Amino acid sequence: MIISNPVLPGFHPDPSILRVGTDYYLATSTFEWYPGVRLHHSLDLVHWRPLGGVLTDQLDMTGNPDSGGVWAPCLSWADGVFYLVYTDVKSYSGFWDTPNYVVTATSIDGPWSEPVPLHARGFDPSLFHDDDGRSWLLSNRTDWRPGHPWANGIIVQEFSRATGRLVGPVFDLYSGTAAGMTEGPHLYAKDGWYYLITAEGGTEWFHQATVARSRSLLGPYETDPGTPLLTSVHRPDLTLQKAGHGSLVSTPDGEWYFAHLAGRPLTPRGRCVLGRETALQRVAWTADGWPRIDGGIPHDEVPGPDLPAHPWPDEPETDDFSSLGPHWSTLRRAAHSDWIAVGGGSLRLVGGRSAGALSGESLVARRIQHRRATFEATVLFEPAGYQQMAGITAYYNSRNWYFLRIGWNEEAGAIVDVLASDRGRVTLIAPAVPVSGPTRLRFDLDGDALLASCGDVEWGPFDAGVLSDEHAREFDGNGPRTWGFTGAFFGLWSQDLTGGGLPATFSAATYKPQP
Ligand code: 6LW
Repeated sequence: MIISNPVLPGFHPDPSILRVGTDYYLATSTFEWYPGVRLHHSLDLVHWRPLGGVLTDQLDMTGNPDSGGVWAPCLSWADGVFYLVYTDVKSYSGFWDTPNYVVTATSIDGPWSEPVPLHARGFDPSLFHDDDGRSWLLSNRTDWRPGHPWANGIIVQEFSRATGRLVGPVFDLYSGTAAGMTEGPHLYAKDGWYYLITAEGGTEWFHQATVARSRSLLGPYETDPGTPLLTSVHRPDLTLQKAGHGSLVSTPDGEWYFAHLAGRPLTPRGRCVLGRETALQRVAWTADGWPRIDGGIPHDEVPGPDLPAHPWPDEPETDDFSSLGPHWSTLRRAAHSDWIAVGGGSLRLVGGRSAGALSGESLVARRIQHRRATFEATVLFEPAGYQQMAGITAYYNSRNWYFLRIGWNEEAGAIVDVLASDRGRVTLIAPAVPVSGPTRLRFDLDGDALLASCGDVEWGPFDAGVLSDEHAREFDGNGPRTWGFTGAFFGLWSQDLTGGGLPATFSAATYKPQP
């Protein structure tokens, strides 16, 4: 078999890979989107199916900034229990507020426990379960002080599985290499060594995966003389850019793989509309015990493991909304019947707040996973004023989106037009077409061009590059006012700024990759 990268296309960054028996799991970051921590499952490392996400009511992301929320998770397993550690990042611009939590379950499908607070010294928490029955929580440590690098090394503290609490002192574990910005730690034991994998260089074009090892868990750690394990930094020609932030897994027969994030810019070192995705690379070990990836670069195609192929059934392109399936995510609040309901072939959204509220939005969306794709849905919505609107959106974050919507104006009453936001600057795009009854709305995405249409009326093409990590990143005097860590979505959106909760009904939502 051949692994075709990315194995998880679209917004799936910071992969934590885990094998339990013959089951492989990937856990990826979800930021301001629910469910928190997205899970995928495979039996052969080639074919992956979405399991949806873990965190619903365990998270309160009311008011979380764009690209705040759940950063890199770590999924682990010990003595029949799954452990998931994660951060709910409340602020990252200047000061850092990075509370970490752990939830547990005896089945990957849950139920997952209530979150137990750990510490907030830094982000990228990772649990390591040693052969002596002790467990250890790693993370980076942040530094808010002006003039100091924001990353201040990797730290470790013992975690008691019996009490679910941190115990004992905090140790400095590893200060990283000259690449800097050392984060994303994961620890592994093999052949009498402790191997520490970290992400360095920042999650952009200089990103890399670094390996260090020690005979003692608490170090000192020696950096691999052949560092880095993986990077795209010297190869702007590669499809997979930003390669870094990864984790190791072995098959029962001792074949090793490295799951890592990568971005596929529309042009060399350009804009990544699909966000940071997950790819897999094959790992060999040198005679003196260092991991190696062929050429130290990310490959589009990788020899798969010697395992029987286990493909999964294809997902239907059109959703009948018999349930809210694993492709759908909701923004800054978990799906609850007070605002979202499915059944009878449709999805009903109670009109919520605007994008700028950073809370109470009624937006349910699915990741865009292909450079060329269409998205359409039938919308029934009867606004009585200009403060009510519903339709489909191509959405990156609260400041960057396109909204093909049923709105209202004094001249025609209910109309269809496009509302667009580019770094918070909102424009109304004509024509405004009178409308009534169930209305079919459609987006056509082709690389950096997004076309909106309703019947034979078209708007655009618009710049889809607005919906990218690179465009979403905004700076102020303190540093990054807004990061761009997520990815583009197609979604269903209903707003009622009167506070009256006017509902919109959506049906036949169809996402179709295009050749
Ligand atoms: C993540 C950090 C990183 O926590 O970006 O790529 C941060 N590396 O390790 C958000 O994805």
